[in-house]
Amino acid sequence: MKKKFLNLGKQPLANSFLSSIKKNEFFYNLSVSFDTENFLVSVTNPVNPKKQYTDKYAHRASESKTMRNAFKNTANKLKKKFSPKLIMEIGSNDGVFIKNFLKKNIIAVEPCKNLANLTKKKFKTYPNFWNKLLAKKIFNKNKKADLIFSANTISHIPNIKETLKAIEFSLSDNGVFVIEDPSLKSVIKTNSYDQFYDEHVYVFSALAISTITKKFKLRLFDAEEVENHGGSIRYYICKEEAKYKETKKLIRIIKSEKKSGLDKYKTFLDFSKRVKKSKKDLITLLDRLKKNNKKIISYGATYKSTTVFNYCNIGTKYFDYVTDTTLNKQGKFTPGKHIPILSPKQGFNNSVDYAFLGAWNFKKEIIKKEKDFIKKGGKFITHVPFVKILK
Ligand code: JHZ
Repeated sequence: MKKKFLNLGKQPLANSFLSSIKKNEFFYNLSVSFDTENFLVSVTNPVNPKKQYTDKYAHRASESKTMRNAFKNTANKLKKKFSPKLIMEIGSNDGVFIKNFLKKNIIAVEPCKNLANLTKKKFKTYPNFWNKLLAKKIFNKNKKADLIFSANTISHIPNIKETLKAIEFSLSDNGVFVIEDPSLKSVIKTNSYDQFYDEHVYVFSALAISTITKKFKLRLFDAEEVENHGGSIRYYICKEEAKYKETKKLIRIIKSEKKSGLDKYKTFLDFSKRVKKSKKDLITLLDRLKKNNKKIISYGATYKSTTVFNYCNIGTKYFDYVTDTTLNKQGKFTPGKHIPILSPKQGFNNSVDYAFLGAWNFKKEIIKKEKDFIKKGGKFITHVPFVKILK
């Protein structure tokens, strides 16, 4: 049974950066539920993916050094561990992962046409949504895949049953399905409620993945906690009959998730109370800084920020603008609250007193990069794990 625990109010699509402020912007109600049967935490009423993954998709996975390195390391690790011959990536974005493999071994799936266009010259790229139909199109003739990789994508697909059926069809007998997505334990522990937005239909736990895969002739046999995106889990899934044994590490992770209460509705109700407090604390802090005539901006026009800005009702009253390195976000306005987005060159300068870390998941990288800002008295604000000015 699905039980609601969090209401984040009316939200626009996290990716709908606007070229000009228009009146008929699309909004939906963002609430989050816990399924007591399979432990899945999900957006209660997901948005139609066709609205989200268009030819104007903004996010470029290569935009941070942290992620470029992370994908390279993951690719090398998977090559070593499984020596896969045929590899498929679902949600290949701008090719940040697949570029680490030989062209002849790769199949890329990417429904956003602007992104698929970036990789199609070099790699076999299907500009389609992942589903059973596509799996049949690819693998009816082809050999089955030895490795199917997908980072920050499987959690984005509402129909998890079809997703898994299509995976089971596409894997070779000892093939491995490796997915990486934000970890529910980290979200709950760090109060990072902004990991919930239209695209993050699910925030997975090992407990949930282990339960749901079993229903589709698959099984979770290993998992590892990784730092990416503020705390993620990499899951290793295989066919029911494959040769892999369940690892001790996986057992440990599931045990610690149970200890954190990820199998209990009450945990999520408590989280929801902390989210309300986070909103109150952030507004109190911003009000105080504004009363003292401080200039505040936001650093990183993240999708996560869409949730924060719209839930906390933060617009240009508080933030003069947002800076972001992504070319196709610059010159636009943030979804719903319409804060202008500038390039760091235009906007990140000595006039800024405080910068809210919209990209808090890259805190280390950003603080290292912006040493001068801090030296000159500039300060960062974060809301993760609780609202504070960074010292
Ligand atoms: P970042 C996206 O979410 C969308 P977002 C998606 N749904 C998902 O799951 C995750 O990614 C993985 C900028 N930046 O990665 C670049 C700077 O300006 O946290 C990006 O626009 N300066 C697929 O948007 C944004 O911040 C910098 O120094 O929440 C970061 O976005 C750095 C490091 C980043 O993902």
